[in-house]
Parts: sequence; C-alpha cells; structure tokens
Amino acid sequence: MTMKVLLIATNRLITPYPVYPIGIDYVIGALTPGHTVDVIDLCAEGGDPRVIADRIRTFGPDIVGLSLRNVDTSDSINAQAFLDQYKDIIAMIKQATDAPIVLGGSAFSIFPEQFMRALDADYGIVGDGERLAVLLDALEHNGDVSALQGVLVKGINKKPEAILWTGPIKRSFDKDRLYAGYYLKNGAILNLQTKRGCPFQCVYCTYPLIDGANMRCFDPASLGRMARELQDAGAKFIYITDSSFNADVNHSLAVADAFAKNHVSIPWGGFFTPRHVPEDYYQRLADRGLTHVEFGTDALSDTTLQTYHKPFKLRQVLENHRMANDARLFVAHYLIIGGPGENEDTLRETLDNADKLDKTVIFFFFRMRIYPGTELYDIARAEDNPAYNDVFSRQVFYRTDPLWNDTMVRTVRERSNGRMNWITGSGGENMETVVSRMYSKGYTGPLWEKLIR
Ligand code: B12
Repeated sequence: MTMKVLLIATNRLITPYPVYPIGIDYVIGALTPGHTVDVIDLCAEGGDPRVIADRIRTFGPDIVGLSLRNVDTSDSINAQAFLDQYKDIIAMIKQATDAPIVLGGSAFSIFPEQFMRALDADYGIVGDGERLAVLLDALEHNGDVSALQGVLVKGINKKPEAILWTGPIKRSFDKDRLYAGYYLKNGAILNLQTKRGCPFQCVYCTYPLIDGANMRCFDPASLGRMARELQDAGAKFIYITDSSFNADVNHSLAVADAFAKNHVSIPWGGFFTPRHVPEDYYQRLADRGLTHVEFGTDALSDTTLQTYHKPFKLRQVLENHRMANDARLFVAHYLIIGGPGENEDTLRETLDNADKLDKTVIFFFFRMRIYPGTELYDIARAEDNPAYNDVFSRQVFYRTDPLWNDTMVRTVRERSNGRMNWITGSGGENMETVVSRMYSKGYTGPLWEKLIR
C-alpha cells in the first residue's frame, strides 16, 4: 500500500535571495518509490497559503509534511519572526483535511517540542528528514510509532533527540518540478549538499544540533554528477549548503575535482571557515570553478574569537583572506558583533582590522540569537535575566542593555561612513527590492560580489 504524501515548503522569505528547498529533495528521495508525493513550495507558488486548500482537495493526502526552515531572521536590526505564518498554514491545512501533520526542517529541529505544541502537530522528525520513511512504514503497518527513535508523537512525552540517520541518503532532483523552475528564473541558484554535520563548537551555533557534530561526507563522484545535472537543468550558480565546506579539506578538494571531471563550468560558492588550509587550497578550488567564498569569521579580535569559541585566530583569518584574494575569488566575511565577551575595546579591534581587509564585503550582524542546546543558552540562563526565559515565542538576543546595543550599531555605522561594502544585517526590504529587480533583469547568482570594494 502506498501513501499519498503532501510536502509543503513553508519558507517565503526572499532575503538575501530565494533559497531552493533542498531539504524537500532529500525527503522525496527517501519516500520514492513506495509512496506518492506531491509538493507545494509556497515561495514558488506565489506565497498565498490558500493554494494549500486547493491542492489538498485535488490530491487528497494521507499525511501532510511541513518543512520549517526559519524560526526568524536571527537579525536584531531586521527582526522578523515566522511562527504566526506557520500557525496560519496549519489552520488552512486543518480546515481542508483530517490527515495527520508531520513537522521537520532546521527550524523545527532547533525547537522541536515548542513547535509541536504551538502548531498542535501529530508527528515531528528531529534532524535528518529521511526518517520520515520509517514513520510512514510504521503508520502503514499499524506499528507502534511512539517507540520510534527521533520521532515525536503528539501526546507522548519523549526527549526530542536528533538521532543521526544511518540509512541511505538519496537526493531526488527533478528540473521539471514547479519549484525548480521558480529558482531558475529568480537568480538561477541551485543547491548542493556535499556533507552533513559540523565539528566546530561555536558558542551560539545550532548547526551541530541540526545535522550532527560529526561530518558525514557524500561520495564525490555522485556529487560531481549531481552538479552537472544542476548545470544541465539551467543553474547559473551552485550554492554548497554545508555548514563549512572546508571543514574537511580533502573531501572538499575531491568534490571540486569531481566537478571538473564532470565539466561543471558554472560558478559556485559556499560557507568557509578561515582556519588552516594548504597554501594552494583556494587556487586549486578556483581552478575548478569556485568563485564565491563566504567566511563565517564572526570577529576580528582574538579575545572575541576565543569567547565565541571559534576554531581559528585572527592570523588565520588574514591568511585565508589573502589566499582567497590571491586566487581572485569573491570574498565575504560575516561578523557577529556583541556576543559574549564583546566590549568597546574588542569592537574597536574588530573594526580596526575590518578596515584593513581589502577587496571584500562585510556583513555585520548585531547580537546573538539565543537558541536552546547551545552554550550561549547556558551562559544567558546563568545570568538570571527574565528576558531569557522564553527564547521561542520571541526573537531573543544576547545582551539586553539597550544603551550598549545602540552604541554597537552606531559605532559600526559611523566607522562605515557610507561604505558600500559594509552591510549592516541582512538588508531587509531594501535588499529584497534591489535583488528581485536585478534577477528580473537577468542577473544571476548571490550578487553580493557587486558590493565588493
Ligand atoms: C546554507 C544556509 C544559508 C544560505 C542559503 C543559500 C542557498 N542557496 O540555499 C544563506 C547564506 C543564503 C542563508 C540565508 C539565511 N539563513 Co541560513 N542556513 C544555511 C545552512 C548552513 C544550511 C541550510 C541547508 O540548505 N541545509 C541542507 C538541507 C538538506 O538541510 P535542511 O533544509 O535542514 O533539510 C533537512 C532536514 O531539516 C529535514 N527536513 C527538511 N524539510 C523537511 C520536511 C519534513 C516534512 C521532514 C520530516 C523533514 C524535513 O530533512 C532534510 C534532510 O535531512 C543552515 C544551517 C544548517 N546547518 O542547517 C542555516 C539556517 C537554515 N539559516 C538560518 C537563517 C536564520 C537564515 C536567514 C534568515 C539569515 C538572514 N537573516 O539572512 C537567511 C534566510 C534565507 C531565506 N531566503 O530563507 C537558520 C534558520 C533557523 C533560524 N534560526 O531561524 C539556520 C538553521 C542557521 C541558524 N542560525 O540556526 N542560509
């Protein structure tokens, strides 16, 4: 017996640009063949959740799966939260069908119990979405779903744990799916995941909670073929979604080699960690098509890097910056101002060093969003500040002193003095308008390279 599964990608945020819902590809890969799957991508289908009721009527799903990507923008100066949007979507589904609802996705994996309760969902899959196949199997065979590892069930008290999926991981990409067409028309960026997991332990970060602290590297040869498939489908840029592409240097080089072997000629990029890499590393990747490097640098002061528990020092940031620039790559740095240990002196140091970074764009985010399961959460809770009691229903950032928070933003803006390549936050609606306009004129890719000075 097969089940009819309706998957809904709920994310409608289009800053900094619309992001292809690659998680859904993996879930489809795990469910087919065996089940009949239909997908609604609310971003691609015009953003109006009423499309859900229509599709439920025509498709008649046995179960509805929701992919929850963003809890909020995690950006204190462009704060936007999405819980209310998710509630509206759930209401719409419940009006149209009695089919059970299962939640998954990165936002869900950060706040599993909270989302289960707030959205009154039937099931939840923490971590790898491939596990949905196991839940469906159990439901079909009337098995005991309450005992399933990594699956939350309404009404059953269970510690939400992301149990790593050890079964096969298979991406189902189909260029003819409606949503693929949308992303091809709006920036033409398609995504590729080369591994799961992040071995670093940055103080604020949720990545190890979402896809594990150990790296699970995918076979470079099949990644090379997939990259070529994305190119043949019309992609003009491949974004590598890994938490840190160079966290496994050898694997990243093998992936780049596989791109070359499959004649991938479109540009590509992703997140990098400015830690020790061989001197010719960036040049080798550049020779194989890498164009955009986004460094998760966070701070340019050794004191702050240490309190943020970053796996590198300022010296390595500067080295990586130079090597990437020498390889003629487009370079961006993401900084998080105002985390634990930040003060006027460390901020000044970071800005002095930011001044010295040439040919780059710097994205300044202010204050750290507090997520459960991170060290920052424990630090904040130890401060006994009631503002930190509920970090789910509101977007809560570390440090609540308004004077200091304003000072940080003002200091950076004054120092920036109108520079084009120092961007505060993710840009908000202004960025949205500019990027959409450029995409409609035929520009492709992430576009931040236009800001490099
Ligand atoms: C790459 C990335 C980016 C890139 C994306 C580029 C691109 N072309 O896609 C960039 C830099 C642009 C970006 C931007 C933003 N990002 Co981002 N990003 C990531 C990152 C590192 C990987 C996301 C990814 O694609 N993973 C690979 C796929 C395969 O995994 P997945 O989607 O999670 O799917 C798996 C499971 O979740 C599950 N699953 C997914 N759907 C479903 C559905 C069902 C039914 C089930 C059962 C399971 C399931 O199965 C999948 C396979 O295992 C994550 C961190 C992380 N490690 O997850 C943050 C992350 C997703 N980003 C986050 C945020 C906040 C943002 C921004 C809002 C930041 C900002 N203010 O600019 C924007 C929003 C962009 C947008 N338009 O939505 C947050 C979201 C959670 C939160 N805090 O709200 C994360 C989790 C990081 C964090 N801070 O914790 N991001």
